[in-house]
Amino acid sequence: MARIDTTPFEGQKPGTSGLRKTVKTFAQPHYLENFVQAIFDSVPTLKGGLLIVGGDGRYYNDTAIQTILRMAAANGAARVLVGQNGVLSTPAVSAIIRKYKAQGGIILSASHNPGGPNGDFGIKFNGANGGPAPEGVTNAIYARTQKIDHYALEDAPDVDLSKLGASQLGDMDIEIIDSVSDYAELMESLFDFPAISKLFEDGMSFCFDAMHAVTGPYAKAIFTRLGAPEDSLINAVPLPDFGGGHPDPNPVYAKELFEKMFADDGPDFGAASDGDGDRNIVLGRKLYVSPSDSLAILAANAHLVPAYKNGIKGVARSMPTSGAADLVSKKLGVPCFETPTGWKFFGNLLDDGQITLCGEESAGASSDHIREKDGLWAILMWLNIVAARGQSVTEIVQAHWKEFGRNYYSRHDFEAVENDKANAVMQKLTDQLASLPGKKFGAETIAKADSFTYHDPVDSSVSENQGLRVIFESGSRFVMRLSGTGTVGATLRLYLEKYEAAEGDLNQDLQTMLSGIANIAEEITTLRTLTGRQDPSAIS
Ligand code: G16
Repeated sequence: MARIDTTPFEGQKPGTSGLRKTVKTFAQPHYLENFVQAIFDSVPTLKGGLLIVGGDGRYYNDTAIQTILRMAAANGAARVLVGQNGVLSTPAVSAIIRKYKAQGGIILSASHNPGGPNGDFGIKFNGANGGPAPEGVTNAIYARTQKIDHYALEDAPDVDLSKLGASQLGDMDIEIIDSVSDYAELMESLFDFPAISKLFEDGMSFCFDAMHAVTGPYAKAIFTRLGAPEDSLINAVPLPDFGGGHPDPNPVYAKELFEKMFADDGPDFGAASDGDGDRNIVLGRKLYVSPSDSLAILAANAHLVPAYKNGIKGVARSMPTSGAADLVSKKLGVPCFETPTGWKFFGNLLDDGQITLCGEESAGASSDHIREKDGLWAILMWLNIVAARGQSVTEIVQAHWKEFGRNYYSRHDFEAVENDKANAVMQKLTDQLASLPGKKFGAETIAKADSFTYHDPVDSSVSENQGLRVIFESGSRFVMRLSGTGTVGATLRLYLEKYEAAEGDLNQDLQTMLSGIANIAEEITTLRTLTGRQDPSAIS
């Protein structure tokens, strides 16, 4: 075993979901190693323990895994399970940690960010519950990166990641496992597969876009087994650079899918996932289901799915996610929790049995079956609900709005803004928070304006500065926060929401409905003047 001297790097603070940087940053000597050593130093149970390792197959995945394996051996891990060819989706890692009672997992992914030598890379640590490390652990990892002066590396040849089976690296046992089978088995235990198969037998048309990312092999195993035709799975071969694309399932990057779904003769059911398989989108013919609505609809219909037939205990959503799920939880008589952005904040509520379902506006939804968001799970939920209700996606969404009203909702992103300009916008809004309540803007009066602070009901931890919100007396609101997942400059996210009651106008143009709130947000923040950006770079 070698002890390698090193010095700290600036900026190894995990963001919303682990450490995300450009490949070039990660490829600097000692950069990855410092962070990995900080994980081993901060999580002592890994010594003598079982670790799961895998990633979304992006460029640098295999190089990083070889380093991590050598470091795991040198740091005394007893055993490591690695996905074949280094590939495991994020939800699969969570499922495997839980199934094999591992002490944790290291996931190599930058999620929906682009890949390739000029793209992004990322690393995150998930704990023994299968979920992203909570803030206490990520803060400890970061603190360690600031003091690190050496790391440990086993001197050993590369492990052949392509061959299933057991081997040794130093004293550590390694097993290369099938990337898909544990996850597919878990999915089969949750859903009514025969009912979903019947949809395909009866001719339901379907399109799943894997975006050349990790879900390709998972989708092939699960959907073709259910009877989906092979050609209904598009971009299903994973590529290290995602085919030059951006594996973010939204109208811009999943253009092929959106074009198919909005054609007159488009498929009945459309869906896509992201780089590491934790995000999902679902579409009906000529209809995109907003992720906030999707969470609400899954909650309202969960009892139709075998795994949730006894009902749900509660729901949680991130603060910027629309209030659609709140309306469902009220009707069901179960609690609804509002957490900061970041899946790690759901972990305690799930572990404590306070919620069954959770989700976010950023195309994430999941349940207590694992501790990550789960793209294919959400799509299977929808398929199971379509089968149980005998209605199409579009009919289900319309029926939901007719019952609960519609939370018109959209997110406007201003990406790669210079940091000082983005900070100036946040500061300008922060400075006005105290004086905004009571102010009138046309028909809207501000009821409340604050910086969101989360008090975790399970461990009483407090997370401050989790986004700025301005809420109107009408229930409409806008939220502004800085993304914690970008790698270039700052990304300002502006979230807009307007509620329309069930008897109101439920099929208006989304952006038109939200333009009044957007104009008020602009008047208050002067975002366009301060950043020089006239239009958002992405709208979802
Ligand atoms: C991650 C987190 C999510 C978060 C999303 C966007 O998702 O797990 O909780 O909503 O980033 O975060 P931000 O608004 O800070 O960019 P993923 O799919 O990128 O891992």
